[in-house]
Amino acid sequence: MNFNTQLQRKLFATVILNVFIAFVIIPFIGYSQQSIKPKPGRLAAIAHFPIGSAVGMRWLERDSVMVSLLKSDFNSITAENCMKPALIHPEQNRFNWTDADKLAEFCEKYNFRLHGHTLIWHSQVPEWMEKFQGDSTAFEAVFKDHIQTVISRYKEQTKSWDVVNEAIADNNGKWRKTFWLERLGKDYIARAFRYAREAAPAVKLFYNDYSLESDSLKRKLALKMVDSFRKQGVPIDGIGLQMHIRVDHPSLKEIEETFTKFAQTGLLIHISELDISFNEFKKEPRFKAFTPEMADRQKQRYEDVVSAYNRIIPKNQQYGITIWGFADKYNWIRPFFKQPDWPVVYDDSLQRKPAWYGFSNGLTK
Ligand code: 9MR
Repeated sequence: MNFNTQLQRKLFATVILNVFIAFVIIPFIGYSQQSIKPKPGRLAAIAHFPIGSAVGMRWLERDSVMVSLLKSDFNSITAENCMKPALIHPEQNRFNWTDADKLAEFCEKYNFRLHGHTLIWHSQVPEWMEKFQGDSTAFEAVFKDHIQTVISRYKEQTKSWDVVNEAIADNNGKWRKTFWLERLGKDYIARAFRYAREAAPAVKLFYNDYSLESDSLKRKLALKMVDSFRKQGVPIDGIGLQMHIRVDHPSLKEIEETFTKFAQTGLLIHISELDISFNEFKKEPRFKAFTPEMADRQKQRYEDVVSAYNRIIPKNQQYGITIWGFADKYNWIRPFFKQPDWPVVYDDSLQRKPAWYGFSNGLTK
């Protein structure tokens, strides 16, 4: 190319510069902006079963990055708090549907499966319910009315519910001594399931508990309960293994045995509240900062648990794996126990941790 004048040279240089800006610089800026968005390979797209998260209203309405990660990685939601008795039924003659309605609408709009949590629990109960003065017939009516009113309101939107939560005591294989047990007798659990089925026949009904993978006495009683429900025709569809576990406890062997035993019930099996922490609850924390070695250990543990579920639970019983709040920033452990920990798959800056990759590897093993 011949440039006869200095003006022609200048013009040519300007054209080249503009082309460079238009085709190289601008797309590059676009790319780097995109790179803060979730990268491809959503967990829910890799999995053969639903992948869930507990969702708290405190971030659902305020943290758009969390919401975009929720939409990109997950396809099932458990109500973290807003459907619990204390929040949804604050006074005997008043239900507060506001947040639960919002969550149900969100799930409908963005096509998430909604898992209700929880109808009957000894914790997060309104004072009026716990201190109710009437006789046992009147208390039975309160119990039945609560279950049926809440489950039937969302019977189109919730595919499933934790009907009874944590009714077994720790380390003694007995029923937990709660005001429900004391006032309604041990068959209250069976009656809760019957009332729930009566009000919402198409909704899948779960019993949900923690430490079933580490407390053999608790596990034994839960299995015995399922067996006796079957004999009595009590309508139960699934078991929620919460699995708030640690990187070093319990052993993978015990987890695998737990999966095998519960799979033998033929019920749906939901890992319903998964998180994998480092420090023991309510003890002086051994781990004060999150190191790359800890991240690798946690990655392996997520991979082991997810792949064990994938392999051991028959496909038609895999109700899915729910992480209890998928970012360390919002997980319950730090605020609840007031101690450091890093239990889930996104970090405090909402970036994927090695644990995310462990989880996703487990889905294909
Ligand atoms: O994540 C929930 C947290 O925000 C509440 O403060 C806490 C109150 O007990 O409950 C947490 O969720 C629990 C769930 O409902 C039942 N299994 C144990 C969960 C962690 O505590």
